[in-house]
Amino acid sequence: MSERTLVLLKPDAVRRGLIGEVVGRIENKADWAVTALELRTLERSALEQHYAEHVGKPFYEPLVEFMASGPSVVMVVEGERVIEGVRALAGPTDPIAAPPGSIRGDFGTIVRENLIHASDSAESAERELKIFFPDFI
Ligand code: IDP
Ligand code: MG
Repeated sequence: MSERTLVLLKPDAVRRGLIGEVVGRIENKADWAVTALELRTLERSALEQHYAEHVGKPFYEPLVEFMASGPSVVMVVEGERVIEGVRALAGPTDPIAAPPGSIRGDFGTIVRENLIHASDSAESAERELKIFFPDFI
């Protein structure tokens, strides 16, 4: 079933010049399309909404600070089972535990600086797309 998901290439990915590499992996999947894309330094207020489920955890403050530390790429990706699919391309949260071949497994070492965010369910996708693309239909 065709779906939409929110993908963020985090500031570490942009700083390290990995935009093309990561967007390329997403574009290479059959029947997926990038339907919105912008380089944008994320506002703290948007990040607080986005990461609301993590408020109070020890990693929350440094995470928000890192995410606001430079430009991210914010994207909408559409296609067949794209929510589950981008999560699979990204790999598990901890890049050291993430398998080689996944984006986090191939490029990351630090849990916080794990290159990419992708919505984890249809409900999350709907909620997160509204935060970053309020006018997107
Ligand atoms: P996810 O991005 O794989 O869905 P979440 O558990 O939702 O992972 O955590 C959101 C983000 O918070 C992670 O992608 C990572 O950047 C950061 N994070 C999660 N757990 C830790 C931690 O234990 N230490 C530092 N940062 C963390
Ligand atoms: Mg998550």
